Amino acid sequence: MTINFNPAQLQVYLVAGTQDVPGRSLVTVVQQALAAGITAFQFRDKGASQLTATERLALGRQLKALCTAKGVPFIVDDDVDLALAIGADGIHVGQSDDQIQHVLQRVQGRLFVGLSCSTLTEIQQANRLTGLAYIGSGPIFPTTSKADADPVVGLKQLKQLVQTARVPIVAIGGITESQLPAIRRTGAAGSAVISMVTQSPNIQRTVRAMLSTGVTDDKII
Ligand code: TZP
Ligand code: MG
Repeated sequence: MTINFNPAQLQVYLVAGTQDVPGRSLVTVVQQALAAGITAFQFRDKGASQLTATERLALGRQLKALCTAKGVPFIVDDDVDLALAIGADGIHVGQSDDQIQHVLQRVQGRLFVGLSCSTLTEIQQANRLTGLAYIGSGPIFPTTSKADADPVVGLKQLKQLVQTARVPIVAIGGITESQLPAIRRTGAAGSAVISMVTQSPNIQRTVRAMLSTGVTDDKII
């Protein structure tokens, strides 16, 4: 059964594929992250270590089952067919991926939809869409995890994007633990990270830091 989208699920949003954990098991990393309390997971299998379609489907189904057991939404990056085949909860698309209107129409009532927007113009265009669940904005800081990343957005611009968007924004790109309070102060609903969790020497501690940043900061604001 599809998990309904709730903006609180953007708080600790792990993005990962096999390319992000070379020589390690993605299943194990996701299991550890789920046990530690991530609030959303996006399966983004790209780049040199890309699996075959059959392997990706099998791995995706396994990861989806782990997420569902924890009540955590399972989101697929950029591949509507894969998302529907897995029975995912959501789909995330970029500006250059399948036309967003087409995706929204195709998955209506079956998957929630997230869209990448890194400029005010893109946010204004997104504001005209019906049925968009959330926006991902970044890279906020320089990142080595995405080869074709847009120019760096920065915290000031992120705050403007958050203030302009009609739907919640999750920040992504180059986010480290020390930047979490500043991200939170922009009004972003959460942080989406690859390396902070996949490269963490202690996934449980890292995820707990992400979870507690929100709580502490809500009190300060
Ligand atoms: N989209 C924009 S930046 C990025 C993606 C997928 C990579 C984020 O990875 P990291 O390691 O958290 O910088
Ligand atoms: Mg994409």
